[in-house]
Amino acid sequence: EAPTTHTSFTPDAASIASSIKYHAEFTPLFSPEHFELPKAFFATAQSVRDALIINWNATYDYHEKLNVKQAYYLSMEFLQGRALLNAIGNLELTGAYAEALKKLGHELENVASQEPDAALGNGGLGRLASCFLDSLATLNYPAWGYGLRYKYGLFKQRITKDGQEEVAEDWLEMGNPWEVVRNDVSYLVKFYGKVESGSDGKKHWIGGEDIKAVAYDVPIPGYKTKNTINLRLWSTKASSEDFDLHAFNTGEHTKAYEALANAEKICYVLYPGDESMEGKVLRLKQQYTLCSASLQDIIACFERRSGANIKWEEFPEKVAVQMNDTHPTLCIPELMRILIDLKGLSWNEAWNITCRTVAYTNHTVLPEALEKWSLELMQKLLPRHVEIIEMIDEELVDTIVSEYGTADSELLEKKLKEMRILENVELPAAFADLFVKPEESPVDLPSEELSSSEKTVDHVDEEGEETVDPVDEEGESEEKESEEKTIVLPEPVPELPKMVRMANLCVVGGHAVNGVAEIHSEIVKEEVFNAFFKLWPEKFQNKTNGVTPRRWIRYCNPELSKIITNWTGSEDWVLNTEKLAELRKFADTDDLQTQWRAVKRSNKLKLVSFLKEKTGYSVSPDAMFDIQVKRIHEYKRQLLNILGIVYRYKKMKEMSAMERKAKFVPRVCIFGGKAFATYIQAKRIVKFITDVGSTVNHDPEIGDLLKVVFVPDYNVSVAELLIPASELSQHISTAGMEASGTSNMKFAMNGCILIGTLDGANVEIRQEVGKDNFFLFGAEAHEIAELRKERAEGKFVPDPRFEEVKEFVRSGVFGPYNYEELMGSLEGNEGFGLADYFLVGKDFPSYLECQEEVDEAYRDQKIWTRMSILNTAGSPKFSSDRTIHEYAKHIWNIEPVELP
Ligand code: DL6
Repeated sequence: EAPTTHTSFTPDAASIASSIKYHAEFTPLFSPEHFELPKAFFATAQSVRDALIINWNATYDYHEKLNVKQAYYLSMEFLQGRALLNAIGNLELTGAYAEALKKLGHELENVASQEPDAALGNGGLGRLASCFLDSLATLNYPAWGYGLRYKYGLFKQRITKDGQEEVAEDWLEMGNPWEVVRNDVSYLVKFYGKVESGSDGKKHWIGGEDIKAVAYDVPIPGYKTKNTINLRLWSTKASSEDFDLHAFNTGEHTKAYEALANAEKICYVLYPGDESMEGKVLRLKQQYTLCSASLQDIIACFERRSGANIKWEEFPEKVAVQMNDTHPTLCIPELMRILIDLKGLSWNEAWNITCRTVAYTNHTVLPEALEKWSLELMQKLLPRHVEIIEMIDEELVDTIVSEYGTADSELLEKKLKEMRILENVELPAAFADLFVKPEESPVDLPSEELSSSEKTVDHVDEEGEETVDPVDEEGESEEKESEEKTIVLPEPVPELPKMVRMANLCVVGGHAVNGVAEIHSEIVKEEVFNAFFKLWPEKFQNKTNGVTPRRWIRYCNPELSKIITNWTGSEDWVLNTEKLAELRKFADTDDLQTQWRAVKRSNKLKLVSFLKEKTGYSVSPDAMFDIQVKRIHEYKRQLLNILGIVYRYKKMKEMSAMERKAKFVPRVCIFGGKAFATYIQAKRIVKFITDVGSTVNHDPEIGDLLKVVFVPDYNVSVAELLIPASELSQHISTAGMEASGTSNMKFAMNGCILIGTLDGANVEIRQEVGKDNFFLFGAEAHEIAELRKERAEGKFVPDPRFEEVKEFVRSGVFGPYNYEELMGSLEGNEGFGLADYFLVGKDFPSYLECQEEVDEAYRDQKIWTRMSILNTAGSPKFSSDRTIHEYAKHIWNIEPVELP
């Protein structure tokens, strides 16, 4: 065994400065003469990476030596944001780095701001994965993250006069100083081809197209621990044999390059549009690349650690695979394939191992977000996996039939329809006779030309079958008997697309299924997967989300952190958020209140400059900062917020200057978030918000009483600025639709008061911070179905304020843009789909009334500050450390391992 030579030391400012200088000199990315900010950032990051690699290697070796059980978090998204301040903070080197950079002529803050955000994610799901990595490392768990190294992350959002514009986010343009390319770690990933049964009785997936997935490792440091885990991101390349040298030499350069381009494009962009068939293929290739490369890697590690004595049945005692939503579902058939086809296990052995290894987290109840893939497409791309999925489906059918029996065929049919993995696919051959009743003979469908539902039937024959009168060329039927009659034949049923339901596969193949907040996990059990819950209640769990208090308090809000440390007596709260509760007893103490307000104001001032720089708008730090930042989606109801603002504006305009000053608290209403590029309605909402802003912000009568600002390109770094400066934040989804939300937790931790519905984690936040410190409004989840029904039946009587606000918008105050599609969607006008599906109209009055209570509370700054302190004090539960301990204990069965 090679000796381990990891060194560990705490560097001082002088040694850090020389390490930075060394990297500045020997990383020839920037001009050697100048040590300007971009170069300073890169060299600083590389010097930090050196420190991380020492710990990374030590962690790796130790886990390898102990051969402990390890968790693997597979996610198509990791929304890491910036890494520098987080890394030096976790290493407890912030002071030393600041000093070193000062010696070299730079401020740490300016250097850190050079770092582009690693935006390999879309929203909450990706950011959750990143918070989990921080907690896993901090709590000394043996765990790795696996994802894809997209060349372009989530698009950059520009706000133009037409609304949102998407621009490619080239986050790797200057290189990524944190990653280590591992050319020694790569795997072949196959697509297409065919399956053959070999003479050995085994299945062989042959032919097709092989690409190579190469590992890029990103070290993830824990806070105040040496434990440094790995985020392994796969990048795709063509295998070298695929470069057609002959074609290239004969001048067919494009042809020669084709295989390379095909392979590389898999990791080009996060969420390539999937409207086209090419887009769908690409996305499925991405998902399979993640699953296949990661599992090959995990298995290689298991084999290496097992040495000569591989016991496959022990695999689940060494490996836990968590599928972050359905995107990595292909892990299930891929693990089966490897175990059966490559390792020679039987179906039953492989199935037992697979089920005990993988677990699934559901992050949404939106039916359109529960992934389905075309069976045909999957069959072409992954023929062997489809065979395996068909077999799993067949076994599921068998289970369902045994569970429900055949006596009540209607019930059985319903269950099969609901639970099968394959949708619109005939029953497997063994069950083909299940629903054929011998006494019933099927009605022959008429020939293709006779597709109308009204057919003339000649007569009913002895067996009771109807025979159709042939139609002559003029379309007249031949001579008819007087007894002929017209009956209605069923329309030929158009063939429905055959689909693979990924969520069902996850539930069947995973040993645990969890939702991400209490209310969401209940909906998962009672609605989304109710049939499965009845079958396997023991699989279902709740794991309320959490966020890392390091990034989301300690580093993004250093001034507040100081106060918390002073008043709780130590910095222990960063690791043990329970300590935050100690602030409760000081909530009314004048000293704390004064300091608390001073910090908020200082954070607001930083945001004022940022808003000026990014949007040109000047806003007053004396106004209440009211923020809604999240993906733009109809269910998140940014439309409710902006219509509330419009109503407020209208009322202000109807009053005298004195009256409006007396009635309204000055507010800066801030929005941020990206609309998916093809989500037209969401893009209209962005346009509407910016138009309202242009009108209101330039209205001299209104001045500082109301400002509406859309912050372009919302991302992790922007959130780190906005959240500490927030006073009110909006989490106002239609009840039952937001799985959890995680920004709600970040806001509460930073002493922001929430206005929200009883949805997702809001429910638990309200419980924890106290109902007097949360502004609640709106219909509850259990009422929604009935309300929608009433709405659709035209029984809804809108509040006059709702009618008034829509009319105001339609009057053209906010410019020439046609808001009809937006307003129409709230009414269910023809062509606008379901009537106000997200119940904006229903909740509008209670929302307005609740906002009046907000104004009232804000007027008394003592009351407001108390509420603010109690929000921070009530947020211990929402640390991702708590969430990770729960996953570790109840799903993964892993233990912390402290490095010696
Ligand atoms: O669990 C993380 C995060 C939740 O906090 C959000 O409530 C939820 O919307 C999000 N889910 C997704 C999945 N797709 N969709 N829609 O991003 O997960």
